Amino acid sequence: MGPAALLCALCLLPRRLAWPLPAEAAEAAEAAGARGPPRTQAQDYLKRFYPSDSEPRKADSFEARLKLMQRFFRLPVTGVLNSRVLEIMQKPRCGVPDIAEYSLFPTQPKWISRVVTYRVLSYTKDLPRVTVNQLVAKALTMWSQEVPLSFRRVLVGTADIMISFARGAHGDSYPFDGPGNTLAHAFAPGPGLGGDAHFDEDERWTDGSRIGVNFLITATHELGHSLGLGHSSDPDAVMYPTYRVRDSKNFKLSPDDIEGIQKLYGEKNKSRKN
Ligand SMILES: [Ca+2]
Ligand SMILES: [Zn+2]
Ligand SMILES: [Zn+2]
Repeated sequence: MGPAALLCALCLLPRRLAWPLPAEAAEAAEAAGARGPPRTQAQDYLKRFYPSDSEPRKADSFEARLKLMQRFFRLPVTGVLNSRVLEIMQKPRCGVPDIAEYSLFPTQPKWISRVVTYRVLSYTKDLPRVTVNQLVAKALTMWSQEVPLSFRRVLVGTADIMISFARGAHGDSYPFDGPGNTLAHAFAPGPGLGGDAHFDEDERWTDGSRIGVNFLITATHELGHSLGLGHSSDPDAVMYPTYRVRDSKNFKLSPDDIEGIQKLYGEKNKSRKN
């Protein structure tokens, strides 16, 4: 795959992170009821989600990246590891950086055709096929209601957005990792892998009626990436980087998501009237 392909992954960080901490942060984390990461784990988090194209000096990179994170999450920008920061670091989240690497969104990729095709290539054992089809359609409709795009399901051949469930290594450079951690990933619009969304079959997928990872919520987020959206720092947005359980019956796009998708594709009504 090309270096410009954008990979997005929903990561469910393990609930029990037995990360030792610097004394002060450990105390703060303990007070917050969290088991925090050591500075090195926090460093990994920041490197992963706040990458920079030019490597800053080692001495100040941690603080600089932490400040970027604090700014993204609308926290006081102190550059100091504290319980609120650690709490966010332990939340389940998407694996795509909150600040895209310079190589990720070089041209703001989007679909040019007004009709985008999709195909569900493989299914999960956790849900009936008809449910998966319904939820994928529901997720796509949430987006297509807001922009002049429509989606057409195809049953054979290559579609723009190929959706599949797979476990472990599955043909791209991003093998899945068993239950937890990475839940899914998706690629920004483009040829080949572009637009494709992969879901880790080692997760326990649910339609909301049972315990597990909510497929509708995850699919809506990943398909947002498939359409070209990055992350939002608005906590109400579907494109917010941390995953949380929501009421899937009343689940909908936030004004921020709608603003984002319309920035790429324009408003639906305007183009309809034209
Ligand atoms: Ca996984
Ligand atoms: Zn994401
Ligand atoms: Zn994949």
